[in-house]
Amino acid sequence: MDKSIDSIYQEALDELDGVSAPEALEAVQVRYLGRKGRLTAFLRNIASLPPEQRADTGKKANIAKKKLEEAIRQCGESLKSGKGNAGEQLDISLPGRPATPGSLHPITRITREICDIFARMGFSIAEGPEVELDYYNFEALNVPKYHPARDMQDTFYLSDNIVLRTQTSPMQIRVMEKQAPPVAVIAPGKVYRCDSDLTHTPMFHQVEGLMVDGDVSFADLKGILTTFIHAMFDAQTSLRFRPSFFPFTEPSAEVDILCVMCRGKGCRVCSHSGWLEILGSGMVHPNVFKSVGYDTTKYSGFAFGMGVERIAMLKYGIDDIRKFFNNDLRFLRQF
Ligand code: 2U9
Repeated sequence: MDKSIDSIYQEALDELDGVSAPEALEAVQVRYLGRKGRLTAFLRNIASLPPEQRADTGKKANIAKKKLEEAIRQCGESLKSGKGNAGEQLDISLPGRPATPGSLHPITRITREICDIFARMGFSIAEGPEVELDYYNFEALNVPKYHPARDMQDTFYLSDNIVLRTQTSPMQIRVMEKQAPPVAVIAPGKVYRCDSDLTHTPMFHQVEGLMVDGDVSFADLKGILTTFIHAMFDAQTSLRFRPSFFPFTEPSAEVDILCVMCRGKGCRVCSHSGWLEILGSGMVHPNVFKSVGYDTTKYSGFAFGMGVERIAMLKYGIDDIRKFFNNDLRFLRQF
């Protein structure tokens, strides 16, 4: 008897699978659940079973009836919504959905462009940790305790001696610790400073560079950086080296290019100076060489650093640094 309710129910489902029109659905309903239907007859017959079988068989039959009613109702819904009962109809003649390929973030593109230019001049690339020891981020770079650059407002301290790196320079220290001169290395990557406005974000990207050898001079610094700027912007770009100060370089210079917006006439972008600051640079301070064990009587070198977002803003004429990090696809798709 049990087996037979299972098979009646299964046969009803098999018939439902083949239904593709309301008339056929009604016929199935009548054949199983109608007054003289097979499932109805089964239920009626339960009364004639031995008493000990009635409860169990009746329960199973009622469950089968409920499930079949639900299957019939769903089949009816599918027919109404235009889908076949045997699952969704597939029209293989429809064109496929077009794939939307992603593209590189503008900061990634500019970082690669900068690194490629230096790679062509013989520099290798060094990447390393964003969580750094105070020693690599400051001490080894001639930034002693109580120097203003260490101010809590600028640096994210994770503990007394661990920081989020504020520059990628620690990487060059690590390279020099491992390798004797000559060194020509570029260090790209994320850096962190506690700062946020139109032109500053707490995380931004830098590319820094370092060249050390027997007689590297300020003229080499000027030559390499001029070549870089002419490759990055325009071969005609005018630039100037302006004296500056950094604890890790001496002498130091900042490099400006003629304002790309007003061509030197003076505008809001260049604060009416006609020039745009593009990077910092200088001859590596002897104290930095001492901390990595380089002989300062034998070796000299230059170093430089630039903010990638700043370069990207100048190159693409973008006024708000935060646009790089909002993930607005209308902005990002322009590049
Ligand atoms: C070593 C020694 C010296 C890297 C340098 C700058 C000057 C500089 C700024 C540019 C814009 C940081 O992102 S920014 O705010 N950087 O002006 N960076 S010299 O000097 C080094 C690096 C490594 C071992």
